[in-house]
Amino acid sequence: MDTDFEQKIKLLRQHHEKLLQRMNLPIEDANGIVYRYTYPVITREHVPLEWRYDFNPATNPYCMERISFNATMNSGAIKWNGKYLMMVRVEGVDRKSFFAIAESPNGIDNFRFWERPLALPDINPAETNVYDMRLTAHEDGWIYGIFCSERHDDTVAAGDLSSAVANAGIIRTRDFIDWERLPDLKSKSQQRNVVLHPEFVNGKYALYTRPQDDFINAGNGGGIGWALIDDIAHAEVKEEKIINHRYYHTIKEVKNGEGPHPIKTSAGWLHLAHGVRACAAGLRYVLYLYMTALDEPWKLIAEPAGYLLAPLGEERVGDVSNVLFANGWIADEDGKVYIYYASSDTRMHVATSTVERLVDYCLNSPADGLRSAASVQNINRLIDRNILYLKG
Ligand code: M1P
Repeated sequence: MDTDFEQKIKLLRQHHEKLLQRMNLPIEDANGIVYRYTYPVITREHVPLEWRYDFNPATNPYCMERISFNATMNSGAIKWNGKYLMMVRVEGVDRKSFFAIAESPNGIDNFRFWERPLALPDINPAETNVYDMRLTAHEDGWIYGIFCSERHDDTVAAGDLSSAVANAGIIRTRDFIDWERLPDLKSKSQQRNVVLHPEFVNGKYALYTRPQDDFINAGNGGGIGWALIDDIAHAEVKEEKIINHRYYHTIKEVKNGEGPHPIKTSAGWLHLAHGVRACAAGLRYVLYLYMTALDEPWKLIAEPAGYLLAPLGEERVGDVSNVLFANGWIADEDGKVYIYYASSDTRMHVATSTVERLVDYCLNSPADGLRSAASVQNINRLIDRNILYLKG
């Protein structure tokens, strides 16, 4: 055996192991609502070496990467058998995304990919790219995954190789090993950011949707939608109503989308979503929270003004800069919440909080008054309350 080759592989493994085992500590400078952490939790460097290198010196004499990866982003999340799992969107340098599960013992660090990526049941040769999985352990006993299934838009002029069509693909499993693929969601419009509610509502499955005019623009789609589904094995959006609207001059004026499925709390359903605004630098994606009524998950009961998390520091730079996107979070038995978010379509991070804090934030932070004058009124109300309180 070539000793130089062996040495290189040994070094690669050592560096990789060091990265995988790196401890991640919270950043102390927090706002009391969420804690960010020192390091991203999954990067393209976390991708197993076996997926990248040919370990045979005879066929890889220069010890080069044979398959390379571009990003690990927009990941679904779930707690399973005591482990924190992320269904990661891994993107190759060929721009194709696929899914792979990474597992951590504590939700914060030591994320390790399972041996192989997910072999998604391949039902349609036109399906070109798949991404952004939302996982839901439904009360029917299945664990569902809903993701974006993208293909070329064949209705456009010949030579237009950018126009695409987005739709929702649906899979389900009971063990994370065997996956059944159900027919794609039927809908009048294109759909991205489709999420399954974890409980039956009026005896039906319920979906959060995001109707859109075309592949990019939400346009008249209006916001985050809600649809009841008769049969999940032949899912069809027949009626859709917007439950979280977009407004002029807000963080979500261009578009928004449901993140992971909402967390059930005693005060209502706690939702995490992304909002998009336009600016000279392009689109800016931030994360925000809202709450809906326990018995009527389509009814908005609280929404603090603005964002919970926006791109900060190195999060601001990446493949698609100025983007935070989240489609996975985990609420632990003790009330701790792990928010898994991707920055700039490049890498995964975690931020932690508790159900209690996030609900308190939603119920007690002022709502967006939609005008500067209203924002000033909110500040003055807080100052008045503080003056009264401090006077005793
Ligand atoms: O590039 C930012 C995000 O853009 C899309 O999100 P949305 O449909 O809300 O615009 C998705 O492609 C998402 O994967 C991506 O992170």
